[in-house]
Amino acid sequence: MPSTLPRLYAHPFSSYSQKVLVALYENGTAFEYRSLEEPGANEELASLWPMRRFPVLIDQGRTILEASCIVEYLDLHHPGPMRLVPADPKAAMEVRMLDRVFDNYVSTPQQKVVLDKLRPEGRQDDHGVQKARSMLETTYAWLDRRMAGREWVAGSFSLADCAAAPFLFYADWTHPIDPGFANLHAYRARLLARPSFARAVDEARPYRGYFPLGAPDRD
Ligand SMILES: N[C@@H](CCC(=O)N[C@@H](CS)C(=O)NCC(=O)O)C(=O)O
Repeated sequence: MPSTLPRLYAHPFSSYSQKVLVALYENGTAFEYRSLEEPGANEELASLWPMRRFPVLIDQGRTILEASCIVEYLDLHHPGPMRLVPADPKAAMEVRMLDRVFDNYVSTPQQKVVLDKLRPEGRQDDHGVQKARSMLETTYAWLDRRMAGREWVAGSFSLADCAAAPFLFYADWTHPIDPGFANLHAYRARLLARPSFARAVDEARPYRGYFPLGAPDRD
């Protein structure tokens, strides 16, 4: 009998994969984990999504792309005790806005710095990397103010925190968050203590050697 569980193409060390894994673990959702470490998985991914970006979710004959949309899809089609996009449309809008902030102004510049390291010798983009680091600084300052007096970034734990967890984790490795941003550091620590994200971080430990800038000896 073929599996009827939703199948996730993902890699344990990938931040966008972790965003979806946190959502799955929050709700204890049963799924088939097609790790891109497994033979044939990359070829399957390429046939499902020519962009070859991951994660990708397959469910009931549907192909769901983009981590945020996968989390929204799971909330609708495989709901669990934790609603990650609030039912109230006004609260949902706030969650989506913060989710966009983490994708566009934390993950995108973080990836820019890391991917520059993988460019061929002599083809580095120093100006672009400088701009990415400056964007991270601006976002850190904004988020530090945003997190004053808050536990989670947009009300109760949500899609936006699923994004924040891996993106702040790797952003701090890439461009360390100034110790003066105490609210932001405390938020990153709260995310690391959350069992869903702690599990994702543990599953990714064996792959730390993949980090192009060299993984620090800490979480
Ligand atoms: N916009 C996509 C971004 C996904 C993404 O960049 N995933 C990375 C792994 S964290 C990836 O696919 N990297 C491989 C590549 O760029 O070829 C999403 O939200 O899911």
